[in-house]
Amino acid sequence: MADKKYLTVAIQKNGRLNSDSLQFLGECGLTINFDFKLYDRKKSSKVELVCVRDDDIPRLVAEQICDVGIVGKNVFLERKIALEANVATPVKNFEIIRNLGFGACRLSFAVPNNIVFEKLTDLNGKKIATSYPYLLKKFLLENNINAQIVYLSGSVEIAPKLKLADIICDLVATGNTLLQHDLREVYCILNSEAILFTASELSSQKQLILSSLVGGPVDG
Ligand code: PRT
Ligand code: ZN
Repeated sequence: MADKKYLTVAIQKNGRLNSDSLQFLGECGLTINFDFKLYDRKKSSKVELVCVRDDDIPRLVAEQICDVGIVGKNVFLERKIALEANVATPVKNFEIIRNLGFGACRLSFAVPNNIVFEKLTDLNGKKIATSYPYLLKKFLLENNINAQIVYLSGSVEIAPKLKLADIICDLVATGNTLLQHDLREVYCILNSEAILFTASELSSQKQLILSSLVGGPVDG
């Protein structure tokens, strides 16, 4: 369980969000220490840093091993749906505290250049490769589309060439990866950026530390 005195913050250890997450904490007035404990100058904000793979952060926060976490909204929503659907220990109180304004990307459908795509119903009967099966399933259900989901943990853009899928649903930032694989983006289902989130009713002591860090109202 998270330490009582310290607000425990889980961030990505390596990868795209690591340096911006550290920069965000720096801009909150914290300096990183050798022991991964962060302090402001007055030592009133006690924060402990946990650096892990982004995929593990929602579970660490859900299980209250960490108090708050920083991940992409894409990872947050995917794991939120998965954890809420867990019959044994459903997690109900995942909550976005703040959008952080970095790590922008979108989760979009992309099709091979030789495939016609005019409307969402063109997805019916197709095989769609993704690393985000929960988000995709939710979208397909909400839009009454009957398609097959093919899960891949990475390199989703290669799926059409390998005949694993007709279409992909993957993260896009500049669009260069799609171009390199003769794919074109046709429909965005989620605009994402890094977010700060929690899953617990924080103690008043930790609430104080958190608001001294980020201040202001919750974004939602
Ligand atoms: O090791 P760990 O599991 O922690 O990291 P990871 O490899 O799972 O994640 P990482 O570091 O690649 O991304 C972390 C987060 O950054 C994602 O969850 C997103 O919220 C955000 N982000 C922002 C992106 C991108 N931009 C992005 N472009 N995540 C991935 N991509 C990939 C995308 O999957 C595709 O392969 O980049 C490619 C597309 O980029 P463009 O610029 O060619 O369109
Ligand atoms: Zn990851």
